[in-house]
Amino acid sequence: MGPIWSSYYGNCRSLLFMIDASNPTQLSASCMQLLGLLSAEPLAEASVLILFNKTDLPCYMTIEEMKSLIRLPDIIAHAKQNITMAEISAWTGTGLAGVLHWLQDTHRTGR
Ligand SMILES: Nc1nc2c(ncn2[C@@H]2O[C@H](COP(=O)(O)OP(=O)(O)O)[C@@H](O)[C@H]2O)c(=O)[nH]1
Ligand SMILES: [Mg+2]
Repeated sequence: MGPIWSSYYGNCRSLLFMIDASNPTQLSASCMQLLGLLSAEPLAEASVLILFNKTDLPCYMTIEEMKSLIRLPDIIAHAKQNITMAEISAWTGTGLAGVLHWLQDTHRTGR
C-alpha cells in the first residue's frame, strides 16, 4: 500500500504508523517508510502515533531492542512532528484505550 499513501496526505492531521512487533524482519522496511512519511511536506504539521502492534505474540526481540535497532529516539528527536509511541495488541485490545485518548487529545487541541 505504501506507493499510494501520498494520495491521502492532504488534510491529514494525525498519522498512526503501525509496526508489527512480532516480526522484526520487517523493521528496516518499516523504518524507511516512516522516514519517508516524516519528511513529506504535507505531513509536517501532523501528530504522529507510532504503534507497536501484536505485543501478545512471542518475539525474539524486545520492543526496546527494536526501537534501538532503528534508532527511533533519534528519529523522534529530529522529526518536525510531535511523535508519541504506544505498545498495543489489536487482538487482545491491550493499549487501544490509550490510542483513542491520543486521538481525542490530538483533535481537541486542534493540532
Ligand atoms: N496475534 C495478533 N494478531 C493480530 C494483531 N493485529 C492483527 N493481527 C492479525 O494479523 C493478520 C493480518 O496480518 P498483518 O501482518 O497485520 O497485516 P499485513 O502485514 O498488512 O498483511 C490478521 O490475521 C489479524 O487478525 C495482534 O495484535 N495480535
Ligand atoms: Mg504483516
